[in-house]
Amino acid sequence: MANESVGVLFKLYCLIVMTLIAATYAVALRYTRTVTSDLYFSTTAVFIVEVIKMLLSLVMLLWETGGLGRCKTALVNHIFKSPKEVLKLSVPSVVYAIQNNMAYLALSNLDAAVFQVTYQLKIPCTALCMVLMLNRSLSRLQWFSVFMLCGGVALVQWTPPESTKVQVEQNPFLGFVAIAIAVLCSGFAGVYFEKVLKSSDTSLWLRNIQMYLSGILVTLIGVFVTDRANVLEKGFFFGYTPWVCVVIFLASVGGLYTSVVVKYTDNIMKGFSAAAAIVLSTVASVILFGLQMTVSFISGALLVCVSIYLYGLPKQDTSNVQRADTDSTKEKLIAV
Ligand code: NCC
Repeated sequence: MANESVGVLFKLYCLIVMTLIAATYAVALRYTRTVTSDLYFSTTAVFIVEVIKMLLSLVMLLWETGGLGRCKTALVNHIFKSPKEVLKLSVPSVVYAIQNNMAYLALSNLDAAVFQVTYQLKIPCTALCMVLMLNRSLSRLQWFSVFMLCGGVALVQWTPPESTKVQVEQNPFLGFVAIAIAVLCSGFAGVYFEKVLKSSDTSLWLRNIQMYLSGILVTLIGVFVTDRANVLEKGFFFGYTPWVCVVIFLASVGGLYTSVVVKYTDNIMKGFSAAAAIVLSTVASVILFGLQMTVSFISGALLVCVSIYLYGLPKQDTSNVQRADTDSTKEKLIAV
């Protein structure tokens, strides 16, 4: 399978790039949602991201197939002649659209620290989805490390609520509901996409195109349902500052890297990588904005590191134990 032939260095490169993008994205998104006076419509941003991801995936497919003719054939076979597959991929697409909109809603209504702390519940939620939907088994130590990671990231994120300056009105209850929905959506959509992707040899870029097709449609409906009057009055690109464009760019490229990471590793690795992103973005804030290193940050960062180490441990141990078991079984059989 492709997964085995892809070098460790390439996987590491994808994880690092995804991590760096996610770290920058979190800081930039929060900035654009809280300090701008002419607030842009988040539904339009989510829509533009889907369009850009679709265009980039088409370019990648063209590069992968190595010619316009072959690219066209692949598109005809996998899109126009496979409505069932497109429909299958519309499930994570709708769920991601909800998640992305909920993340904007939550970030607009919750304190940054509270948002980041509660959002970490998506790590155990994803692990649970992997167990239920992909029949993956996690050892007790791995479950422990998943929760330790969740707690570690929460600690890293923690800052006293009054230290954040917000210029817009917030509704914490709405924020919590939005975050709960986003957590469930993130776990389910990620694992669903992984299951579909790994159950056939269909190219990642074709799978992405199948998914972004309905993504574009759903997010466009989102613009009409939520912001139609505002968009008609103020314009589609109202409030788009250079920072908003940066957020859109990061979300698009980050989304594509996320898909590559899921293809070559899995959703739990993505979770650990995203956690590393949070530690990195906090370190960046300390360096760039002169934030103080708190005791909770240092202890949280330590927990994150230990959990990453612990999560990697049992795989080798289990396989050794399994190998030892198999060897002893073989010996017993030979003896019989
Ligand atoms: O929440 P999370 O990911 O699970 O969201 C996954 C993002 O990737 C996009 N995606 C997924 C599969 C695919 N084939 N194509 C895609 O474009 C989805 O649309 C969705 O936006 C994480 O695990 O914490 C992670 O977090 C996001 C992001 O920081 C949060 O969702 C905050 O809103 C990261 N995305 C980016 O940095 C752009 C992701 O890398 C990791």
